[in-house]
Amino acid sequence: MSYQLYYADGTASMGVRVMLEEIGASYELIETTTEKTKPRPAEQLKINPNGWVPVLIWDQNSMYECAAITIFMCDKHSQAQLAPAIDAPERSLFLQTLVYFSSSVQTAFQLDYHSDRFADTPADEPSAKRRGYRRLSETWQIVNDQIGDNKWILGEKFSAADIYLFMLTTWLDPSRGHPSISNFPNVQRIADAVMLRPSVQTVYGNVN
Ligand SMILES: N[C@@H](CCC(=O)N[C@@H](CS)C(=O)NCC(=O)O)C(=O)O
Repeated sequence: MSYQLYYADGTASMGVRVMLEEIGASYELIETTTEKTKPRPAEQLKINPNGWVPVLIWDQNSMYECAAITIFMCDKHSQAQLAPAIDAPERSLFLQTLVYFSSSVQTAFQLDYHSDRFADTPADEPSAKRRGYRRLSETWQIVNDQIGDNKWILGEKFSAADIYLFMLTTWLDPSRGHPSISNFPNVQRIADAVMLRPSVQTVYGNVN
């Protein structure tokens, strides 16, 4: 099985690339952009009219949405053991966590990084950003409390949810007004452990 991934450094496509490394799948990166003023390749827009990455292609198929791609790949490559089996007790927490990351934590980031999508006029954008900073604190606190003393998000076993968590922590930027990761020590503990994985070193090693 070989994949193609529409990709840009610093984005959610990095998490999917880490998954591909963990699985040991062969893949090709198709460099694209997330800059507001730059056009996306027509082929990317055909699959994802939103113009976002990640976009994954394999055989004659394709899909977008990072959490959905994560679940899809875990199931397709179950031998990599990146997710609890469908009938394992941790499965519900795995799904809950990924969807919370995607729907709540990522949206908190977007309030800042894409405030124009949440404000009626440019004059309203600073208000959306300020709400985003607080929403980041609220959502990361909930994740931190959920982790508690667990070694990994789901407990004793590493999973793709830990990769997703790591990816999201790289977007925290206190210089923009975001909370520091040090406010969430359980999150930081897991992010530090994920960073040591060879897959993460390969993907994030040369990125500032
Ligand atoms: N809900 C989507 C969001 C993806 C997303 O926002 N990707 C960002 C990079 S992290 C992007 O492509 N931004 C460019 C844009 O919004 O135009 C997902 O989780 O895949």
